[in-house]
Amino acid sequence: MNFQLTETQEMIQNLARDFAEKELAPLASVMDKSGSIPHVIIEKLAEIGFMGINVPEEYGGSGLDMVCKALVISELAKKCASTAEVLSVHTMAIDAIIRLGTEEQKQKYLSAAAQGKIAAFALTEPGAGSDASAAKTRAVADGDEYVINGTKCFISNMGPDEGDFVVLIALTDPSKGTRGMSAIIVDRGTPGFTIGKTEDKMGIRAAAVSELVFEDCRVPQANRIGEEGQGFKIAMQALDGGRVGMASQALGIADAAIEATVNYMKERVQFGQPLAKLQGLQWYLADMTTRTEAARALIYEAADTLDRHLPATKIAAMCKYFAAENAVYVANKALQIHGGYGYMTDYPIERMYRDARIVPIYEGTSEIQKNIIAREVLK
Ligand code: COS
Repeated sequence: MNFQLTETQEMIQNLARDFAEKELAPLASVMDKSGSIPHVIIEKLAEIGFMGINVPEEYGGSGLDMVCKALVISELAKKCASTAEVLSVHTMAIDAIIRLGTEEQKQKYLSAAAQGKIAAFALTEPGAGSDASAAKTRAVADGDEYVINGTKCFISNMGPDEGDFVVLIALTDPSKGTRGMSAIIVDRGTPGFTIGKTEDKMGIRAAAVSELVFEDCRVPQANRIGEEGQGFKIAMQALDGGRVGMASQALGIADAAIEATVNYMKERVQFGQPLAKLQGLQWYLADMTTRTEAARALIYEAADTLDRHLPATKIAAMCKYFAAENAVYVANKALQIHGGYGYMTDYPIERMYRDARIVPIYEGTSEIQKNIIAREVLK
């Protein structure tokens, strides 16, 4: 396999790196503390084509591949993991519309998404986390509409001021279990759809995560993506891509933590020499770097597999599992090497440590990824 990036991929990576340096780095700490991303950042992401990175050009998007998306997410995550998460979830949610949406849905939602309207994906419920099949939210057909009732929780990209539409997974036929679920687009502001509790989180604090409440919420059946009963599969397929996005976020955090650690080790003098001269710490750095390069290789392979439309469930789970655990490992070691300074908010390491901790949890815990990998291996 050739891991050489194409000219376009390299150009997009550089564009994302410059954007993150110029627009995110100066604000990352402020956004973390304030718990929100200024809308102007989303507007700028739309202006340079990243909000529509996976949207076909005919709908106003950039029409770029999964490798480009992974590169952009990891470059953004180097400076602000919250912004990277917003883009990862947004592109995952619209992926379902790109693959299976009707022409009307594509015209309406894909062009809006490319222009900066934020998409969310709602699968998780209070009683359905790792066991996504236990979701209870109901969508009952009534004429040419669905009447939706239920509560979704921990939904990224939805907050008091954030989020424009959501791809919702709801039961249209409870007797059929996962084969009775459907994917339905619900616009913010639809009567009966309200934003409930917005979560106060340990990390990725600037990215909104909220509860969504549906009470007799009426949505046209024309908003259903694909056929009735396809919702669970649509969710699982979207998650295959989403997991590569989150792995890329984890990679960006690990890259940034290593860069900060290298700088710190060269500057910080103890026992009459820079930390960089201490073999024990060099060995930490060697482990951090080796594992991170392995994560990068898995991510590139997963992204390339998706781009070639080959079965990607196993490699996507592998890259998510490995990159997520690696980000936590690297951020933890980076903080240890920074010592007391690393624990203080003057240095970005404590934020990276908090930001990294969610990645082995969301979009499928590491334990779920291992179940998926083992199941695929045993097939
Ligand atoms: N791509 C396409 N189809 C898939 C799939 C995938 N990656 N994974 C599962 N499916 C299909 C199966 O083929 C099966 O289809 P049939 O009914 O036609 O046989 C159906 O979906 C049900 O799959 P399965 O029996 O494997 O479902 P389980 O209840 O065992 O759940 C796990 C599977 C645990 C993998 C799933 O619930 C999961 O990913 N949980 C984590 C949820 C998560 O990541 N949440 C994060 C928040 S969502 S943004």
